[in-house]
Amino acid sequence: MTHTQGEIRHDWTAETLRAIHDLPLTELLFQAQSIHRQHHDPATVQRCTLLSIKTGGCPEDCGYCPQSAHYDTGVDREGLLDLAPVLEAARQAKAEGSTRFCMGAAWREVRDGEQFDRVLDMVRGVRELGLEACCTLGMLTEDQAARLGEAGLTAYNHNLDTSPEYYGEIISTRTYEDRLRTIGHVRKAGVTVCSGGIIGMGEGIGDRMGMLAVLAAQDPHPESVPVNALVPVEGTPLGERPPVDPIELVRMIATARIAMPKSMVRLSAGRLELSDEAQALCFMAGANSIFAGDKLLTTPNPGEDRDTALFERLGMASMAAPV
Ligand code: SAM
Ligand code: DTB
Ligand code: SF4
Repeated sequence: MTHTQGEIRHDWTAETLRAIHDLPLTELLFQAQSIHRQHHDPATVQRCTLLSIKTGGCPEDCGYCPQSAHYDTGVDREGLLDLAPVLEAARQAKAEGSTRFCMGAAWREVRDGEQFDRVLDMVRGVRELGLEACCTLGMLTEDQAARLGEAGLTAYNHNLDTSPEYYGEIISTRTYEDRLRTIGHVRKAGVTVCSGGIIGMGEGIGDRMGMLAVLAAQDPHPESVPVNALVPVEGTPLGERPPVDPIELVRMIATARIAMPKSMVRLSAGRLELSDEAQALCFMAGANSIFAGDKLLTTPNPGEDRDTALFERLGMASMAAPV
């Protein structure tokens, strides 16, 4: 069976996706690239900049996360940033070629009050700069999602992280259903959905495919799908995991691209460990967005100089700012 038609489907099963994932790499890349070209410019990659607006001390126990209060990782706990430094960081991100500014908070969930109001001001300020604004703040109620939408939020990031079956091995303080509920609230508020996961946590390929099947069952598909390679952080339960095989990352990205042809597939955490050649294969496989800047939320990321050199070496362009 060939999937080069790239029709939008919501009935992908983990098994069908597995068959695609396991194709000879050349065949997989050809199919992914053919679909990619139907919906995207193959020479352009979006740069997004992350900023941790509230770092550390999170009550959740996500086994990969340096910001969980359950683990001793050396990440200092800090309060919510003020508006001015956030907008300054957004201005700098724009100057460095990013078109999306993503603000992350180490919260289990949003609470109404002064802090949430401040985040709404941040969203308004980022949008006024002509950037897409994304937030990732933990669980949201329907009302909170609507207020973010009214403030002009472009996207909300809430990852499924892994398959429903493997999820409990990694996180015990909230359920898969909790995650899907928040995503539903985001969708209902008219804010675009950014949802993906992490590979390299000890899950099987079947779990990766299971997660893609759940994402692709959403109608519409999440507009953006971050694929993270675990950044093992000392002190977390996953701190000793071996590095992800770059070819497995390429296969995951290609399968995500085939399952969700129109979505932005973001090559997210873990780029520091990848060679230029491996990143080139990820772009070939259909990744068309990256996190730019020398820091993700708390861990390092290739800085602007390295990415500019990468784009130059590959002859790729950064996506232009939205008008
Ligand atoms: N607290 C909010 C939440 O969990 O929804 C937002 C911030 S949280 C850090 C955002 C995402 O970052 C997580 O869902 C996870 O997929 C990713 N992440 C966190 N730590 C990571 C790590 N060490 N390696 C790769 N991805 C990671
Ligand atoms: C996503 O999927 N990856 C980003 C963003 N969404 C918020 C976060 C990666 C975090 C990596 C670990 C850290 O820097 O703390
Ligand atoms: Fe908290 Fe988010 Fe980290 Fe989980 S991933 S511990 S919710 S900051």
